[in-house]
Amino acid sequence: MNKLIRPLLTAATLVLATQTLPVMAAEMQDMDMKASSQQSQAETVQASGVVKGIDLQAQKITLAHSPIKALNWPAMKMAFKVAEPTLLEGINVGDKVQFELQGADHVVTALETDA
Ligand SMILES: [Cu+2]
Repeated sequence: MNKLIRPLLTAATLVLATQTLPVMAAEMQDMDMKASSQQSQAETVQASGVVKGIDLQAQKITLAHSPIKALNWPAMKMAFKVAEPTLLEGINVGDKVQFELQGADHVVTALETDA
């Protein structure tokens, strides 16, 4: 019995771990901490969105991003940590941007206004 159930549980856990379905940013960060410790830290994801807020002091940008299939994320508005403050130079609220997220904590490592 046990031998049969254990693989099933393992499979179910893997499915849960890979399907991160964020509802709110805080909740998502929580889930990421718990669920994605096995995910590649170097994983890079490209995405697009509209700038909704910039916090230079906190080095954060709030983006209304399009769905990100690679992460199983629906379209949503959320704040991202920015890898370097210089990335925020020349970026304004309302700009359409292309950006790149890296690692389990989804830090913005590249950010460009849509040309
Ligand atoms: Cu999001």
